[in-house]
Amino acid sequence: MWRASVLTIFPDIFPGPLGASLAGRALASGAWTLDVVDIRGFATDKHRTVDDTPAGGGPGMVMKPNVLGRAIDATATERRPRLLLSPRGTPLTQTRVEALAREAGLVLVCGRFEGIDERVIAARDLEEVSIGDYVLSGGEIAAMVLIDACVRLLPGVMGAAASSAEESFTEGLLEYPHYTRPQSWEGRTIPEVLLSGDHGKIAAWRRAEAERLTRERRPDLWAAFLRRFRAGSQTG
Ligand code: JFB
Repeated sequence: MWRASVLTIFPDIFPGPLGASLAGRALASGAWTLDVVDIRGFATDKHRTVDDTPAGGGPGMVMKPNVLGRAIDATATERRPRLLLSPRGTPLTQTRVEALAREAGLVLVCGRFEGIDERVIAARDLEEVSIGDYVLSGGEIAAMVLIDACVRLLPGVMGAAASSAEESFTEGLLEYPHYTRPQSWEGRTIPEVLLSGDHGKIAAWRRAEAERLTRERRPDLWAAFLRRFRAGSQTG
């Protein structure tokens, strides 16, 4: 069973949104497990201090290495990647999520404050990952994002509905547009081709739309797609 261990000073906010919908049903059905470790439980002073002022001065506070180190050591982390959510981490991609979903599970360290003491990152071999180029106030929401992305890929969690969107994204294209009844809504109609019953024509239209949307919205993905397509047609 895929196991997520989350180390945080806000254990009460878990499972949060992971307890609802698809991930929640999968959690209840035993497709994955979540254990939440309260980092503050490993502080030793009467105020259960987990942070201190930065060496060298400057703004904010830094999470103490000894407290976090003890929390990691109390967690059975073997055979699972140990990730630290961080704005300076390697950007997460769907390809990486697919690899992480094939692991035994994850150990996710959520920092707060300005960050955590650099020595604990090295000493416990934490890999820094980021969910995107914007700044959050802590690692907890990022950890939930990463867990959600992994859980929906676990065997049996999602039906066949997952695969088309997945294939499209993994191939490097955005998804084609979707429609359902009514055929006409507020004067807007479903594209004729989708009502034609011609599955070849429908597939071609969806492919063309996926390519158009990628070209218009994501020039970065489109350039990468063209590079792969050209390389692929040379080598077969
Ligand atoms: C994650 C965090 C902070 C340093 C720290 C802990 N994509 C992402 N953006 N922000 C975070 C993230 C991820 N993953 C993130 C963990 C922590 C942000 N902070 C706040 C703000 C600025 N510099 C503390």
